[in-house]
Amino acid sequence: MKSTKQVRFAAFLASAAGACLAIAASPALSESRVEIVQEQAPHASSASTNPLDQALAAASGEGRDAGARRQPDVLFIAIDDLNDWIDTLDGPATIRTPNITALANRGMLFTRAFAPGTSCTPSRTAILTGMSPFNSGLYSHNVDWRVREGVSDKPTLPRYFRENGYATYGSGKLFHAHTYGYLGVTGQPDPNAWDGYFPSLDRQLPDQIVPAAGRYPGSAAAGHGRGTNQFDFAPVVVRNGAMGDEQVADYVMEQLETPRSEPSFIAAGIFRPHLPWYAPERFFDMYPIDDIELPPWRVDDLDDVPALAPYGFEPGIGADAMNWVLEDNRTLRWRQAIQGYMASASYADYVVGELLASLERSGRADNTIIVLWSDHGYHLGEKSRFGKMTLWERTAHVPFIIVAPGVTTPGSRSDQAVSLQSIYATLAELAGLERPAHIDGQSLVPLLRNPDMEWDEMPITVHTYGNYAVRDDRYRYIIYADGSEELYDMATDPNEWTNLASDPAMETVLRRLRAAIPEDQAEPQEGEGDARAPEDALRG
Ligand SMILES: [Ca+2]
Ligand SMILES: [Ca+2]
Repeated sequence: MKSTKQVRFAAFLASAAGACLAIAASPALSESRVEIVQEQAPHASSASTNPLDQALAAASGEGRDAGARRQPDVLFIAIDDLNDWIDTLDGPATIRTPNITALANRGMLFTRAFAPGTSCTPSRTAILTGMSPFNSGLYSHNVDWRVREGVSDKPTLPRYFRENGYATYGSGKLFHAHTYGYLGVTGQPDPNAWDGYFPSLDRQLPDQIVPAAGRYPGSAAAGHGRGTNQFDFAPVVVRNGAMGDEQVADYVMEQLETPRSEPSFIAAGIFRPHLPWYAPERFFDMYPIDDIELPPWRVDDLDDVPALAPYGFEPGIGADAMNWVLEDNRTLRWRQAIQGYMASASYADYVVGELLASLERSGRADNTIIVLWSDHGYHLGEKSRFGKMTLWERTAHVPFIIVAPGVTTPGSRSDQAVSLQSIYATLAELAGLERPAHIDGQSLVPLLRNPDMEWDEMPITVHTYGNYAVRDDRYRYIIYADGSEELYDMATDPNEWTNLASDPAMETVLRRLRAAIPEDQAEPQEGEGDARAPEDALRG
């Protein structure tokens, strides 16, 4: 007999494939949207269950004049490569992120949120197009949603808001982009999604500040054959505001504080703590090198995982970087690298604080939905690697916060397993917009209202075609393209030391988790080829 979860997942897949429209917008939502479009006037009633109505009802006591009753604004904050070491979550170490914690205290913190993909491109593509990788066929780092048939013609999340009357402004890395190399600073923007963008509609990242001399600029690991200081970490002496992320924040703050008659969707893509770990000196000073603690690590940890797990992906950064870190036969380099990551993450948190202060100055915080997420996590030596592109917890588990005035309760948290794939559907519902037919993911609005409700989602994370992880509230299950498997009991083994996939006692658990793997998987994008080839991963 299929469990409720399996049945729901089957329906979800069928819908996503266009075979049925069972999860299209509810009649209640469609009706309320008609009201908004036709009336542009007060319509909220205290009995309504529509989140927009409730948000409006909860808006300032100024009552029903024009400023207070429009649709909620959205502040959308994407952070790059931020893992669960932050003090807001219960990770293995403590990166101080007071502004992210303060944001969590204003709404709902998801303590078990998981990314749809394990590197920037597939994860951001899934979140912003609304389509799961196994429905879009965009699985790996070497993909481009803008040329993918069946994806490029669908409205991305910001574009959908723009098409529905929102003023949309953005800056920084929202879709994939990089400070060097593959796709570069322009990345994969959607020029049709925005009324304005900094640096420009076809370039996502501003110039970045690089120290005159990094710490290890000549190392093999630093360049990965590119000579770009990719894997390097050092403080930067720089005036306030000069770093790329602060340039991004300046533009976003200007937009936040510009009065508008229409509702706004304003997005900031913060690049740190993405490599290279260059951040202003004061953030390095927060973490004295002698105080840096190493994460839990066992030299024999990978003895019980499939061959594809440790070396199949991203060999140029993950394992090679770890080998280079360990070359000094002591832990100094390792601690220096961690210090660089922690400093970069606290710097990103500082930028978040700037944005939130600006929102307060705008006077519209009471009617602004805030969502903050990271595109995936990051290994800092766990599983003998630096980097992402694995299907383990450290890569898949991410910070995720939603503040929705009138919907979320300040200081609430959910320990239910959820996916960032839900962001598109959730924001659409919170804004009173109809759910687009093409998107996957469950709207989290019921959970935002009631943190204690049962939530039977099983988030799926992909890394290249045919490799999947499934998470429930307790277990992490991984299956690779060759059929090899891993299973971890996260309640008793949070470091994923012991692979239980061959334990006969786990057969019931395995059957349940295997059933969540999608049977129909879209073919990978043409040109992606064998996404497991090392040369493909190296292009990340
Ligand atoms: Ca990333
Ligand atoms: Ca192990």
